[in-house]
Parts: sequence; structure tokens; C-alpha cells
Amino acid sequence: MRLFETTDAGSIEIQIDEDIQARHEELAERNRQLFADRGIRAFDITGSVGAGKTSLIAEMVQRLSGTHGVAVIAGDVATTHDAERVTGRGAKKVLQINTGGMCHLDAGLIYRALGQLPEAGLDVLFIENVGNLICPSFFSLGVEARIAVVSASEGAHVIEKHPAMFESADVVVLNKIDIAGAVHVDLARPVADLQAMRPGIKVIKTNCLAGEGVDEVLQALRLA
Ligand SMILES: Nc1nc2c(ncn2[C@@H]2O[C@H](COP(=O)(O)OP(=O)(O)OP(=O)(O)O)[C@@H](O)[C@H]2O)c(=O)[nH]1
Ligand SMILES: [Mg+2]
Repeated sequence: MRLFETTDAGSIEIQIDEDIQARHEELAERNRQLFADRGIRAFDITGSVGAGKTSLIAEMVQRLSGTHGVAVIAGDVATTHDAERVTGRGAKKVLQINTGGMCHLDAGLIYRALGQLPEAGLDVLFIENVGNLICPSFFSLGVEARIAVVSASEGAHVIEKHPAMFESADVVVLNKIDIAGAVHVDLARPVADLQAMRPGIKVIKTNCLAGEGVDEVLQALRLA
């Protein structure tokens, strides 16, 4: 966004983008400090609508709940469906944020939700961002790592069409490998695009319905 102020001497551009971005970074830093103080390792799980974010989180929570104090914050425009799907997997707390229309979570929203988490006994927090590959990539939440989930049914060119998301990811999960053939997608293409964009980035193929590859995701996050 660009904002101009008109004076007798002409128009002056006010650097509103930079100011807003700097404010978001400050809020993210406050979260980062809070996570560090409370010994919580937090992860931002992003990806398109229906990519498999909730399915992956539910599988990870199930595997970790015996050894870790896990909490989940699920972000969606509306409904509590995702929080309900994760409930019963062993998390100590599951919260749902409804953005009411906003296409991403931000550090301020997360900070407010953190006030609802137990003060003690948590060491892992999974944050499911709102489903899309655009807005969430521009907002840091103050987490340790971002996991971008992309599914085979999003097509072979999804990586190159959404560079900001994949440039900001620390781990990429390529989900729904079981249906790649049915939707005529050769997974070699997104994998090659990722390696060209981010040489050496960890890319893990999963079938979250069957739980395949989930242990590898946990290893990549140094949770197993
Ligand atoms: N075939 C197949 N289906 C999957 C897989 N993972 C998830 N699904 C299905 O895909 C649909 C969407 O999965 P979700 O986990 O809800 O996806 P999401 O990214 O959380 O979706 P939003 O929160 O709406 O953005 C559900 O019907 C899942 O059962 C997979 O690996 N293979
Ligand atoms: Mg979901």
C-alpha cells in the first residue's frame, strides 16, 4: 500500500508499508521472547486450503503427546472444525482463532491467544495458519520454523507460482502423494522447483491419511 500526503509544495509519499511491517516484526519478536522464556518450541504450519495442514498436525500431536506437552492454535476465517478435529489426540490445549475474513494470522493475534494457554507444562506449539499460499508468507509469527504444506492436487507448478511462501518456509511437506497419479501430477516437478529455489531445503513426502512420512517431518523439526 502507498499513502501520499499532498501539500502546497507537492505530494509526499509516506512509507506506510515499512512502518506496518516494522510493527509486525516487533510483535513477532515479543512472541519469540515469550516462547523462549516459557521454553516453548513454536511452529507455523502454512499451505493452501485443503492441503492437509490439520491432518498433519493431528498426526504429529498424536505421536508427541506421550512425551511432550503440546498445544495447537488453529486459524481459519470461520468455524471451529479444525480445533475439533485435533481435540482428542492428546494435546494439552487446542484453541481456534477465527479471523473473520483476514487471510492470515499475525503476531498480535497469536500473542492474545498465548494468554489462553497453560502457564506451565507446554513445550511444543503448532499454529495452523489460514489456508492460502499468499498472505501468511508476509507475516512472521515469531516461531522457530515455518512448515509449508503443499498437496499433489494443487498441480505441478504450485511452487513456482508462489515463490514468497516457499522462500519463507524452513521445511516443505509434499502431501497427498497417494493421489498424485490420479490427478496426473508428476511430483518430480515441484521437488525440482523447490531445489532450484531453495537448494538443500528439506522436502518430505507424506500421506497424512495413512500417517506416512509424519515421523520424518518430526525428525526434520528435531521433535523426534
Ligand atoms: N488422499 C489424501 N487425502 C488427504 C491427505 N491429507 C489430508 N487429506 C484430506 O484432504 C482434506 C483436507 O485436509 P485438511 O487436513 O483439512 O487440510 P487443511 O490444509 O487443514 O485445510 P484448511 O484448514 O481448510 O485450509 C481432508 O478431507 C483430508 O482427509 C493425504 O495425504 N491423502
Ligand atoms: Mg485445516
